[in-house]
Amino acid sequence: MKEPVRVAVTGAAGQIGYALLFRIASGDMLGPDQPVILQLLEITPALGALEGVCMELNDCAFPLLAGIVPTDDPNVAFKDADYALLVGAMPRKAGMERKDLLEANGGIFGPQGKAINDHASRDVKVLVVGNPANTNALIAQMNAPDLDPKCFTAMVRLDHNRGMSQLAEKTGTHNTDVKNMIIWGNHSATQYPDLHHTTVKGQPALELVDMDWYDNTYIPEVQQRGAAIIKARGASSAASAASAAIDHMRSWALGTPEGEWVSMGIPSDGSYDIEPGVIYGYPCTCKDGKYEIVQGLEINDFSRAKMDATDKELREERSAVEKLFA
Ligand code: NAX
Repeated sequence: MKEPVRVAVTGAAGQIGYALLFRIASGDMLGPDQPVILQLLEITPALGALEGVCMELNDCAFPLLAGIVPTDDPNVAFKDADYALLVGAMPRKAGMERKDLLEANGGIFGPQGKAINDHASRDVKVLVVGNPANTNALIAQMNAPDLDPKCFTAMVRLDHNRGMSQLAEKTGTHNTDVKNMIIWGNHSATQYPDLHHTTVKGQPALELVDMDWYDNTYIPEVQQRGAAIIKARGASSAASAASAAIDHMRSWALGTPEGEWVSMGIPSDGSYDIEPGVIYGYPCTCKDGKYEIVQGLEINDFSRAKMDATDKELREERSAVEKLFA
């Protein structure tokens, strides 16, 4: 059995937290031979609820759970963390403008970025789930000047998984038959679910569906799936979001299969003409705990326009929070 690793989770008493912690502790994220110590951050009023979650974690008697540290102090939660899943965020309240939401979250992700900078492992893997995920990840990264910016990522994997599942349904196949879709850009309604490089049972996806369905049904349905879940369930996606977070971290830590990629929100580096300065969804392969952008994919005019639109939104979000950068 390996030495335990430290996994920090924020918003641990929330609904995604409740769907996430038990799967991390059971080995779904890092494998059946990797013990974990959970370092759980909540705001002070939620510590009672968090205690209940910890009691349940203990009651599972998970063989891989090597310890639990519940706290309301980010400096404790991120101490020596090897992995950090930033789930807790400020929800949008009635009457709140997008700019107010961005700023309110800056008040959370700035200090958390600094605490990660000061206390976490030097090659910590950070995944931001709390919305607006890409820009929250950027704020955290900009407040962690001592860490490689590549330590900071945002979750677009739920959108990626939704896209695979909806394409499988349309083509009468299983989601495991669908390979290499891409979510470009922001985890928001401007995201671009790209099927130009996707295959279904080895066949190009766009030979199996018509462009009208792709452009006018598929893309908006993937973009709006979060709102559809809220309408049906009366609450936002939780178990599927937790599952996508597990997938994101597992791919990053344990690698992607040869010839396959996943979508990750990562610092833009000029690839595909997305200038540095935002956290942008890219197709990535992972190996030995590192990710790399898949290069050389052909981008047509249809894709270019959608990739630029989501980039534009991210840069607007960035300009609303720039003053929060360290
Ligand atoms: P909940 O409101 O159930 O839980 C959030 C938890 O975070 C609460 O327990 C709260 O006390 C805690 N919290 C708030 N501020 C905190 C802070 N400063 N430090 C530590 N904990 C803090 O929300 P939940 O449904 O779990 O969703 C969490 C976040 O995920 C939301 O921002 C949501 O918008 C976002 N989502 C992101 C998705 C993605 O694909 N990137 C999809 C699902 C989800 O909508």
